[in-house]
Amino acid sequence: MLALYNNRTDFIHSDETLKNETWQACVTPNDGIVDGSTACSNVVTLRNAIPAAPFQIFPADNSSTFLRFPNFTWFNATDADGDNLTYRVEVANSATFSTASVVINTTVTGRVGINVTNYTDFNPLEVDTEYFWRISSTDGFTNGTFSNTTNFTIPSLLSLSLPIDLVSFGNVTQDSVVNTTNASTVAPFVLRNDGNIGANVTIISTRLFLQGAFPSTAYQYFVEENETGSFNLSNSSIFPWRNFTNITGTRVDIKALDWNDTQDAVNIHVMIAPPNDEPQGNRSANVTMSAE
Ligand SMILES: [Ca+2]
Ligand SMILES: [Ca+2]
Ligand SMILES: [Ca+2]
Repeated sequence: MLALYNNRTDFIHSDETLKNETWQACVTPNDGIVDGSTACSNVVTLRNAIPAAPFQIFPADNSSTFLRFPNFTWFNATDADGDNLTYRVEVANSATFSTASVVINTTVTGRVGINVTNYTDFNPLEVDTEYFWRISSTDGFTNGTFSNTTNFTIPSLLSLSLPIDLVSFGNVTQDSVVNTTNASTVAPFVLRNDGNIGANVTIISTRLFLQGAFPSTAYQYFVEENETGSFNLSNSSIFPWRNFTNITGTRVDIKALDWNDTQDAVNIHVMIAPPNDEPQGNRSANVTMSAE
C-alpha cells in the first residue's frame, strides 16, 4: 500500500507475499492514446528460507556432568523469514545415532523472542557412558541441518550428606530409656544420597557409655525411610532396634539408597539406656556412615 501511495510500481513489500506463491510481473506500455502489447516476466515461485543449524550450549562438547537429567540447552536456529521453529533433540550412545543407540529422540517447540531453548528428559541417563547429542530445527516447511554432534559423559558420583548430623539427648538419668522416634523431642540423624548412583551404607559407632558391655542394648539404632521408597527395606537394618557396633564387617544397614532427590533420605534412629552404674558426666560417641 505504501508502495502504491508513493507511486512505486516496481517493488512489492514482503507483507504482501506468502511462501510458495507464484508471482509474475507484466508491463503494458501506453503512449497516452492506446496500449501497446503486454510483456510478462518468467513465473517466480517464492521459496522458503531454510532455518540455520542450532548450536549446543549445555552439555558442552567433550564435557562431563554429574546430572543424570541434564537440561539440554542450545542457541536457537535463525530463520530468515521469521518462521516459528520446532527442534528435534537426539541423544545416543553412538556417534552414528543408529536406531539402537538413540536414547532420546523428541521434538521441542521453540519459544518466540527467546534465543535459547532447552529440554530435560523424564528418564535418567546412565553413568560412565559416553553420550552424543545433536539438534536440528524445522520451520514447518523444510527441515534445517543438524547442529554439530557433541559428546559428554556422566561420571558416577558416590556422595552422602547428613542434613541432621547431631543427636543430643540432653540430661538422661540412669535406668531411663530415651530414643529419637518422637521427633518433637529428639530428632534422628538424617542421611541423604547426594550422588548420582545408588549406595549401600554401613553404620558403625564408637562406644558411648563407660560401664556395661559394648555392643549392648544400652546403645541401639535402626533405619527407616525419611522419604518413601528411599531404600530396599527388606535387606536393611529396619526396626526392631539393634546394637551399635564399631565393626563394619560385611553388614549393610541401608541397602540400595536411592539417589533421586524425591526419595534419597533416611532416618537413623538412636536409643540409649544408661547403665545403672554409669557415673555422672557427659557422654558422646561418633557415628560413622560409610557407603559403597
Ligand atoms: Ca523459513
Ligand atoms: Ca530428598
Ligand atoms: Ca539426591
